[in-house]
Amino acid sequence: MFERILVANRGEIALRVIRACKEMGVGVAAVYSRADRDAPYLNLADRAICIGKESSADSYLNRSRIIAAAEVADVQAIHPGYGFLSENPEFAEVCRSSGFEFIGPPHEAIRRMGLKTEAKKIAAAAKVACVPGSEGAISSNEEAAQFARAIGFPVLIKAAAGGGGKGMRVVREPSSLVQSLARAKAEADAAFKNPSVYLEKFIDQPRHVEVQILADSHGNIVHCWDRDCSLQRRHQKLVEEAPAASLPLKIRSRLGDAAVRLAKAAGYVNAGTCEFLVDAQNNFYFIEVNARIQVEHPVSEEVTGLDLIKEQIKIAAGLPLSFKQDDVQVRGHAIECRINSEDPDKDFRPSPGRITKLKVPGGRGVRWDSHIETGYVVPPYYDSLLGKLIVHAPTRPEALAVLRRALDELVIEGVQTTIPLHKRIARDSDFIAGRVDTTWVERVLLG
Ligand code: MV4
Repeated sequence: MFERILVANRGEIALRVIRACKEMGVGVAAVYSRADRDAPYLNLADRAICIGKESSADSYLNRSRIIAAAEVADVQAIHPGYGFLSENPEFAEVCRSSGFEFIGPPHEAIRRMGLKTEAKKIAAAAKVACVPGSEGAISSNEEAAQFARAIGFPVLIKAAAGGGGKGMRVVREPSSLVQSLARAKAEADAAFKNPSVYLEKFIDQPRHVEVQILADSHGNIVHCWDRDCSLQRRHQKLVEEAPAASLPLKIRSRLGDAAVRLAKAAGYVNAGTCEFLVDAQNNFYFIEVNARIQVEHPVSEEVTGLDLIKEQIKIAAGLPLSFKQDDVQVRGHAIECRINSEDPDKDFRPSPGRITKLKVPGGRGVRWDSHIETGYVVPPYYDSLLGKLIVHAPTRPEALAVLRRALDELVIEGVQTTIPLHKRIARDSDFIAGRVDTTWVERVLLG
C-alpha cells in the first residue's frame, strides 16, 4: 500500500479522500489555492501545500504546480477527485511519467472514453445497446442526411469531445439539418478544440440511469449496481438515488452486465461509471462513460456497503479486488441531495459568502459529506457544492421519510441554498411515485 498520497482537489471531495486515507493508515497531503487557505479540512491532512492564486487555472488546473507539490510532499500517488484534472489524459500521463501513480484509469482509457464516438464503438463491439445513430463522427452533410432519414426526426447532434450535455443540438426537421450541423461543429470546435460531431435519435423524456463499476489491474471487473440521476437542471444533477427505483431487477441486472462488458472491452481499470438513457418502455441505451469517481458515489456506497474511495486507492496500489460480483448486494435504498450555495429564486445564481449558522442533521440513516462549518467563507471561484445530504433506509418510502426530516434539521444561514428546492422535491407526489425523467425538474417542478 502507498505510504502517502496527494489529493489534487478541494472542498467536500478533498475531505472525502482525506478521511479514507486516515482510515487506511495512508498518509495524505492536501493542496490549496489562496482562496482556500483557511479551509478547515486542510488541518486534517498531514500537510497542506499552496499551489497558487484563486483562479482554477492558476491552482487546481495547474498540472506542473500539482506535480511539484507531489514531489515536495514525497507521495507515491495522486487522487484527482472529480472535475478539474480528473479526466485529463495528459495529466494522468504526466503523473505516471513523473513517477506518481494516478488514482484513476490508465491515460489511454481516459482518452478513449473522452471521445464519445470511440466509447460508442467499443460499446457496440461489446454488444451493448447504443442510441441508434451515426457509427462515429459525421463527415459530410450528405452522410448526416442519410443517417437522419434512416433513424427519423427528431435527431440530436452531439460533440464527440463533449459530454455532460455540452454541445448538444436537437434537429426537428430535415430543412434545418445542414445549418444545425454547421453551428454544432463551430460550437464544438470553440468549446472542445474538436469540431467532430455525431448524430443520435432523440430519446423523448428519458431517465438517466448509470452503473458504477470497479475494475482492478488484474482483469477483475464488477459492477456496483445502478443509480438514477434523472433529477437535473441544465445538466446539473440535483438528486441521485440507488437503486434506480423505477426499473425491474431484470433490467437492472442487464444494465450491470452491459457495463461490465463495456469496461472489459475498453481495458478499463479503477472506478468508473457507464451512463445510459432509459425510455418509457424501459429500453436502455448506452451514451457515455465517466472515467472518474462521481459526486453521487455515496448512494452506491450506502446500498452496497463498499467504500469506493478506498477501493480506488487499493486498485491504484495494484491490489486485486477482495470480492466477487455475487458479493456486491444492494441493501435498502439511498438518496442524495446536492446542497449548493445558489439562489433558486434568482435563476440559481451562485451565492458565495460567509456561513453564519450551520446545523447538521444526524440520527439513523443520515450521512453528511461536506467541508463547511460555521464561519466558513464560500469562495466565488469554484462550483457551489456546499455538501451532500445522503440518507439510507430499508425501503424507498422510509428513505424519503428520513430525507424529509433530515432536510428539516439542516440549517445553513448566510448564503442562499438549494435546501428549499430539495424540501419541495422530497414532498412532491411525482417524485414520491417515481414518475420523473430528465426533463421533469425544468418542465414540471420549475416550469
Ligand atoms: C440524449 C437525450 C436524448 N436523446 N441523447 C444530456 C447529458 C448527456 N450525458 C446526454 N444527454 C442527453 N442525451 C439522446 N439521443 C437527452 C439527454 C438529456 C439528459 C440526459 C441525462 C440527464 C439529463 C438530461 C437532460 C436533458 C437532456
